[in-house]
Amino acid sequence: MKTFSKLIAITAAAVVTSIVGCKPRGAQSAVGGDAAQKTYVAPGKYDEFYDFVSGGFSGQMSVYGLPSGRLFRVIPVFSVDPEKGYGYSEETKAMLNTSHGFVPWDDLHHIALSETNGIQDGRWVFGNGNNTPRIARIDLKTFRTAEILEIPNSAGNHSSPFITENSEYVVAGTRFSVPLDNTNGDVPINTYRQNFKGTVSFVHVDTSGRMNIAFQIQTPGVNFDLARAGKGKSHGWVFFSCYNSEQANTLLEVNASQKDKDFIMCVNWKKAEEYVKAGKAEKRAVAYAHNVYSELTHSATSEIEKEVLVLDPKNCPDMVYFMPCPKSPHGCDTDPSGEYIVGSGKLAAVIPVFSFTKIQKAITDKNFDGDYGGIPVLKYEAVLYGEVQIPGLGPLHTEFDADGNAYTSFFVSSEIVKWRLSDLKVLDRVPTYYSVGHLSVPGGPTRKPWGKYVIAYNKITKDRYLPTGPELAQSAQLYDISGEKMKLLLDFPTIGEPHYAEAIPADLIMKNSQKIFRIEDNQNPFAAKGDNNARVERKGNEIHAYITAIRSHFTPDNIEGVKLGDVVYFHVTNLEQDWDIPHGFAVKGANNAELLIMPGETQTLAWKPDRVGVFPIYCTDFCSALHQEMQGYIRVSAPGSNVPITFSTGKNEGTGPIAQNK
Ligand code: RUQ
Ligand code: CUA
Repeated sequence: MKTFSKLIAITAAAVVTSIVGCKPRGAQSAVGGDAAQKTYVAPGKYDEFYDFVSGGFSGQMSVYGLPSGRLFRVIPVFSVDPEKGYGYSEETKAMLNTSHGFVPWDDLHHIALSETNGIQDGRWVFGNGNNTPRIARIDLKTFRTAEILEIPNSAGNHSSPFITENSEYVVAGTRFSVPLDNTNGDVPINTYRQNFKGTVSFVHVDTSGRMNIAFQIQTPGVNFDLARAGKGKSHGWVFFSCYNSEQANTLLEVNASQKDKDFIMCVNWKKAEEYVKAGKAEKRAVAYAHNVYSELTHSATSEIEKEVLVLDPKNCPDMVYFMPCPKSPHGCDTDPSGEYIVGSGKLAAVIPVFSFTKIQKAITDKNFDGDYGGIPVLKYEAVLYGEVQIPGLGPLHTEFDADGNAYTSFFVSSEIVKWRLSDLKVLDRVPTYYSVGHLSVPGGPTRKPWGKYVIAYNKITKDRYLPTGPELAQSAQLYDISGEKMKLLLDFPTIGEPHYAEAIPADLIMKNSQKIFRIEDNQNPFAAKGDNNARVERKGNEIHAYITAIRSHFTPDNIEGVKLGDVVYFHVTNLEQDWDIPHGFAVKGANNAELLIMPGETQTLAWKPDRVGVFPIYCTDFCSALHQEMQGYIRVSAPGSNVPITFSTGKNEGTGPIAQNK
């Protein structure tokens, strides 16, 4: 009894300290007392969610576990990755082809997980290339980039890739309006208002995942920023935020912040489909790359496509509307019911919430406030459901839980604010460390939020981690949202700049995760499906070495007869059929990366020797106890030499005395 009351006293004291002793800002003040327990995933146990996090200017996507914040994988997407040979092997180079040629880098901002009936289905995850406009699809069976589609008539693919509720489309709105590809681009920059146009693209995704640009919609020159598809009752619509309705072409910081309101553009894509069917779209000559990776040939092909269908809203009434939105809107998010569209004006003092029902009524009643570039502008008051008052400074993005609450990130005031959709009341706010950009609730952009957590993706981390020179880690922060009050649980650093992220219950993905590629299915033309197919052939000045790898040797491991001036293609087939047994391949002095070859797969490294000599090759991935023995040599002779092509493993051992001193 005594101990019990003592315990209560201690607990009470702890509660009091935690209330009065709470530092308003800085380090650990906001951490919940049971944080460690709530994020601890014991060794050998699995996390509850996969979290797919954009890598920003690293061009990659990374995969974390939640709630632990453990990093599982970096998926190479738009940037070359020497770790996996992505963009370096002959088979993967074509993935990074564009109409500008090979582009080995991009800026990946936004993540979209595929959906069925508005619920995450775990088939694919899409990401945007913000710089050289592209959309990538990653196959979640293999966690590899399966397809990259360039977007023509676009420059700065920021408003992308947002997905419709049955993955019918991923959309791509251009950030920079530009002279369109089929027009004369050599115009003075200050003719922006006359010559620059925006486009939004609707990229169709078929049941196999394959993408194609179904149509584009041409718009007046503005900057498109973000987008969300409608869902439920608003399925069939996509909402794009746009700024610079001033159509400024210089010092946008000032000149694009003049007007009190910019726009959210509402697109009725079902209507657009009808117009395309009715032949209202104009075929325009463009050039854009479409790159597809085949898991059968283990290689990518790149095609340049030549045509795109463009709809002009002027010829397509009732397809596009502008909705005024204060002030320089960034995020534009639809709630799980599809009734509410939340705009986040970077410079606005309120969060406007629009009603889909009211939008429909305003359209029927023609309740317009004139037009913008020929597109009707809906009256603000007519479409507004309400405004969240004094929410914070610099709202950027909003996500939702399943209980009618919204969570908005505030960059300037560095916080997440929880508010209620029904009455637009602010319920709670927590600080972020610091300057949160996107935030994400598992399932938060879908019809079925899984809830439990909100994760802040922060731009600045100042004093949060050990200093690492001029550049500090960027970071995510995990908050528990299962109670009324949000509670900070964990910080974890991220790879590159995290923009958006989406988390999904682990069981929707892990059950489909591929373990090996069947060697019988390998259709790579350079595969050697067994040691008896291993060989080395000369074709003019090309040497093709068909090499097999299995624990713990290469066949062949010694190659002679290469001459300076030859290009050597090492086609390495990993014969293993066991999970988690890749072999690596590297050669000394190659102006290239390694290869990392999965079980059953063939990959090719091109090497142009620059000198005469003997060069080691070796396996880079510790695959067995005798991994360090997994090595060989390649001999390069002078151009005119008559050394014949020979190759072998386990033969032709030297006969001299071993290490004798003479
Ligand atoms: S945008 S915060 Cu692409 Cu908000 Cu990153
Ligand atoms: Cu194969 Cu190490």
